[in-house]
Amino acid sequence: MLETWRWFGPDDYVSLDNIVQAGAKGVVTSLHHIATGDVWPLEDILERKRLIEEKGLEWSVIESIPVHNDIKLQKGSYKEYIENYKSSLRNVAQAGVNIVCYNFMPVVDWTRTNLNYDLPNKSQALRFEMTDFAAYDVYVLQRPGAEQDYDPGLLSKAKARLDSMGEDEVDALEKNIIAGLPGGEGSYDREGIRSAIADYIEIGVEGMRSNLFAFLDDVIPVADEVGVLMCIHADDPPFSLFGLPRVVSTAEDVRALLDHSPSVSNGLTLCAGSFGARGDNDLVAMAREFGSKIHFVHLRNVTREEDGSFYEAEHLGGDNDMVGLISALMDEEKRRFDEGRGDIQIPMRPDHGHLLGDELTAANVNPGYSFMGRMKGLAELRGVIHALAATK
Ligand code: DNO
Repeated sequence: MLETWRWFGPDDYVSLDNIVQAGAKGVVTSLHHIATGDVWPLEDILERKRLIEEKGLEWSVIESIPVHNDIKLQKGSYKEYIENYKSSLRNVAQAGVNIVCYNFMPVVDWTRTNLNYDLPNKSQALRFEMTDFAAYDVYVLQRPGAEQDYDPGLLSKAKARLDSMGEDEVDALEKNIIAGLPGGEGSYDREGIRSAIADYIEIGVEGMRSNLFAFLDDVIPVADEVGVLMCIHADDPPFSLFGLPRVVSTAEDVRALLDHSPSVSNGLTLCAGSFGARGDNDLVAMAREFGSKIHFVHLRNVTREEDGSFYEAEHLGGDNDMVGLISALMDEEKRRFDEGRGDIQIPMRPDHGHLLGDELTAANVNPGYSFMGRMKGLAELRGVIHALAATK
């Protein structure tokens, strides 16, 4: 597997030198300064690539070229945004970067309620707490009809939870949920999120899926033509939030989208932590079934709870079989080699990491994207890869 590392660009306090020290060979980054929907200019892409290559690294994956909400909703200027997206794909291909991750999540990208969940060893993890989310959705945001989406037991826990929270805690919870986490798309205030939600509720799951398929019909032919491998990221978490339609949450969702456009350019980012937050997603089986279309992997583990809550566990801890998953992905690489495919090595990145050591109190750490936590994760994963390679 190709070890990569997510870098948020020149403003990231984790530098390219740090990435070299961590031992990763590839960089995963995006042009975060380009507004969603605008064309990525070739000069900006080449400049970013130059910075990366200057350090002896390669720009392995773009995460992400975000898809504008108008495309997801097929409204407003969506035709223009589709043309812009195609131009961006042509430009990244011309610059020689040819794996593009994206997502089709409505309104909110990845979502957590607690960014400082204390673990028994005094490090901290990211957590999604269903009670807190329901408390925000039903009693703070007061989304119309929200109570119907939660069972009565959870609602009374959510009410009690809200009553026990101080104003600062409510503000922090709101910020975590709607202001956008690093690399996420969309940052809202309370009014803004209310209206964004209303737009999507109208189209429902079928509308959302057909808009995704229409997007694929538009962009996959261009990806084919210029040699770009697109790989959609899973919904995180992989279930509906705010009553919104989610269409990349299960193996069945993935099957439908890969079948819709059978080209190899229409691929998947297998995000172990996102899909793995549902007990009915068998990651090893998914890696085997979708292997030939997996262009990028996020390796991270989660510990699930009965009500849908979860927290980010150690990379080799948690509820998912990380060793089995890596083994299945390495078998896929072997299959590609035997087949003579050009893209044998699958890029993986250690996804998220705990807060440890000095970073527990540092002000500039991007939630989930600490240096030491990710380095620990990468080192553990590297150990698994080496051990498996020795026995395969
Ligand atoms: C969170 C990430 C997401 C992901 C985007 C992909 O850590 O996995 O921000 O990059 O959803 O488009």
